[in-house]
Amino acid sequence: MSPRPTGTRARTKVRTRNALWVPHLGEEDTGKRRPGAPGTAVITKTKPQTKRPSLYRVLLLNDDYTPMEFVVHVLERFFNKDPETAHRIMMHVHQHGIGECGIYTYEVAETKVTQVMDFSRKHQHPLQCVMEKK
Ligand code: TYC
Repeated sequence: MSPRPTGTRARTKVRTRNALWVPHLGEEDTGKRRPGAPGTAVITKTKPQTKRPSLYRVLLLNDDYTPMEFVVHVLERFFNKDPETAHRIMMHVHQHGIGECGIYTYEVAETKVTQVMDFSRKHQHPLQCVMEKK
């Protein structure tokens, strides 16, 4: 067996919290047997250890040059906003300098940022899109 790289460990975790104490078959159950006593069997349930992924906000930054209609289009196209919501978010960014377009897992957020930056550059607008950990 090859040694595990340092800093890693097996992911299997046995939950002993809901262990059931079961008397051996054929033995009389007096109700007085204690966990760990001879003649006592343990059944453990295993539960997959799930972890919720970290979430990231995708933000648009205001500038003086990108047309409002372009920003609305970006919000509809890449963030699936309806026209009214897109216009509201655009105006929020225009008035406050920054605004949230959506919240995603890392790779989805990164893809949105890249899509918006590439699209803006292609149309020669200085629109900036960034992500931040929530
Ligand atoms: N401030 C821009 C204008 O007046 C509009 C704008 C809104 C630009 C939102 C960027 O993220 C932005 N044309």
